[in-house]
Amino acid sequence: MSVPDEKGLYFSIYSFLSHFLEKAKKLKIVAFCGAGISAPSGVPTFRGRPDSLWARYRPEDLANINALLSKPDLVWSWYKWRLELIFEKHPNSAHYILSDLEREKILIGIITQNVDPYHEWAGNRTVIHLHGSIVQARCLECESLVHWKEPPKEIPPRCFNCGGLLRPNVVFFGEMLPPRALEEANFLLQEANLMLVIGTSGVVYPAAGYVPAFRKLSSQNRIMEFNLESTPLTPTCDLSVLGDVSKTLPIFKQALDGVLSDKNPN
Ligand code: BJW
Ligand code: ZN
Repeated sequence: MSVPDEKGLYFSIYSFLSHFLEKAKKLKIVAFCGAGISAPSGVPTFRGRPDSLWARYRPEDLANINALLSKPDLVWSWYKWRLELIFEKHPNSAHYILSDLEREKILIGIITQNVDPYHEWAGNRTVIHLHGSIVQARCLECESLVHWKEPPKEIPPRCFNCGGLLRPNVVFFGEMLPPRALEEANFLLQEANLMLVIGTSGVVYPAAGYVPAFRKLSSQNRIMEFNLESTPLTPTCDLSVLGDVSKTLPIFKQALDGVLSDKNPN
């Protein structure tokens, strides 16, 4: 599949948004994000990562409570490696575009599957972490919470309070998503009329179900996907923008600014 050049991309997004805004009274965007938004920062994605030391492991084999209990050194080495990367790298232009949009009151919030803190570091305030946070850990015995300021030195890390084994404060496979996050995400879906699906393979449920759910909520709702490639969610989206999100989201923002200023010239 060919990726249009920047001008072509600008005009297809401009045309899509200008048609949408002819009918919609107000623009309320919700972003639904996955690991692809942090890939340009240098944080590897979960699937299709041949460059990674950890590529021979499936995420299902590591993000799993049985794996943590039976092989805590292996699982924590993976999380420690990821924490080192996350602390070393930074948010990229795609994160900053979302923070600009929230400051301008166009974006009402982000529903993210990501466990990194880059949206908050970029300045976003309404960020719903469906799969928890990698910069936190909690004790399997006493539930004490730890906030990492740097990666743990000892593997596996132990609770400062009772010495119990700590687990990353993330949602492993087979575990329920935090009920409060689900509630807040549902609220954003009800409020928004445009969803940006950014850098997710759309294969992990129940998160991926938010895209068809948003579609069903209103016939006025529109969905744009930003990804390097097509995904199982592409047929549910109204526009698929192919390319690196650190390049395509700035073009989206330029096109949106263009439409808004053409609509309301001074
Ligand atoms: C770029 C780019 C660039 C790259 N520019 N694009 C229904 C059907 C089938 C299975 C299930 C189902 N419902 C539930 C399940 C089971 C399971 C599941 O979904 N399995 C599937 C894999 C088959 N789900 C669960 O187990 C969930 N829990 C649950 O269902 O509980 C039920 C329950 C009920 C009652 C009692 C108890 C339980 C929990 C799922 C938790 C997922 N956890 C992980 C790990 C989190 C912790 C950690 O980080 O370590 O979450 S797995 C991993 O995948 C992580 C991610 O958030 C998640 C999604 O991945 P994501 O973000 O989409 O990344 P990738 O790598 O897959 O894709 C990256 C994309 O970016 C690609 O498309 C690239 O092309 C693109 N990209 N660079 C633009 N520069
Ligand atoms: Zn403890």
